[in-house]
Amino acid sequence: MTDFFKGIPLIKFEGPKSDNDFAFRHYDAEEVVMGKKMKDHLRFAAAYWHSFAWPGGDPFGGATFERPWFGDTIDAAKMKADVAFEMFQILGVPYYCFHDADMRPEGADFRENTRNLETMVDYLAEKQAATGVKLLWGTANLFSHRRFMSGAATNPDPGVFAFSAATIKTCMDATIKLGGENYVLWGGREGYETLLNTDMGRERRQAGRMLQMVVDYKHKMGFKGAILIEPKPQEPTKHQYDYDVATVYGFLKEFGLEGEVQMNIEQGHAILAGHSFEHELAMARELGIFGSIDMNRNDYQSGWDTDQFPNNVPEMALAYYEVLRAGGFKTGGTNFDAKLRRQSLDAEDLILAHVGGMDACAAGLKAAAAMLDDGKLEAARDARYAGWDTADGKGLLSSDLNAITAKVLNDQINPAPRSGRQERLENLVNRYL
Ligand code: XLS
Ligand code: NI
Ligand code: NI
Repeated sequence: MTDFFKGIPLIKFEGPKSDNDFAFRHYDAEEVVMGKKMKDHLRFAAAYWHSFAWPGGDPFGGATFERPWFGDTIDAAKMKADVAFEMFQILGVPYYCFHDADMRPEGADFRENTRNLETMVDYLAEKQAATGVKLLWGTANLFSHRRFMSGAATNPDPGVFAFSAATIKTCMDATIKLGGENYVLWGGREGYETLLNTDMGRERRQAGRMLQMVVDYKHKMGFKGAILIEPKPQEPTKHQYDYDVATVYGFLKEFGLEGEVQMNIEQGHAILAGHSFEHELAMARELGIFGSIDMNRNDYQSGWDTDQFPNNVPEMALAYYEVLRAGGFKTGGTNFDAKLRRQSLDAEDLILAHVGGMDACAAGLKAAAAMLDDGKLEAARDARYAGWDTADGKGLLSSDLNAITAKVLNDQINPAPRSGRQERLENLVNRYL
């Protein structure tokens, strides 16, 4: 045991009336919602990077967090892992997620990176076995080190492509060894700052080829988990290729990978793309590529990916509504890709941020389940499209322009507009919150 979380109790469910800050009001892991325990619906994961590797910097100032495990040694990395697993247990999160660079010291070259990674994978395997906490997904950090400043797979230098491919292989190996249930690729710096120096065609083909190699390696290794791409429209590069779910789907089609890769959809990235979270979730469901979510929240004034902890229950209810409509998570889950504000220095801030996020997700899930159970929203949606279920409606889609024109004339089709009833439906949603 480290003493980082000294004095902080294990967080238990105490119900909505509890006055205890260190308790769940809505998240009762064992409570059954729509035939499934809440813990199995939500499949919570904590993110190593924001909670344990991020020092609290912003564009105007450096580290505000002074954690005893900061430092590029194996001993420091082991202390970081000890503290991380203590947090997972305090919260009762069943899963965690990492980038290689979050959990191993940075080496001088690829060989040293790999050695450090392997040492830490062995250590994490022991921690997983001792606690029962599992790996939701692993990923490679191909964006922080200066070698990746012009991208990883999309880099103009083939040496960086090679370094990236080799690093992905070691991170997939680490994920597989730790029993990870998914492997994630977020675009990092796969995009561009200016077209003046960018060959977009080459860069897209390089990215497509890298993804084919990843899928190929997954099959070679017999990995049963999902390969997930995490779309984001900008930041760190001005324009990222994996803009949003629909754009990534086009990319997957182009490279013959639409049956192989699913989406990891992040709330804040959806907002940056000018969508709502539920839009991205619904799009992935309709395209058959829904996989997992990164749960967080952007500051709506700042226009950055602020990665705040989620706390807006009405938004989350609509998000989990789409998750439930997609049939829920299979290998995916709810990963808190969220960080503290840089003034939130204390160990208890880290715990309470997650407690609030988990409770907000649980409240959102319960509201979503009630909306689905009641069926009023779906009944209203079905009624709106009922015309398409008639023989006439169905016939239209297998007809052609000549026949349809004749039909419009014959049947004197002269449609009268009907209300979309938006306010009525919004009122209905608020009744479940
Ligand atoms: C950054 C991304 C990143 C991914 C993992 O904006 O959200 O944290 O989730 O590389
Ligand atoms: Ni993310
Ligand atoms: Ni993000």
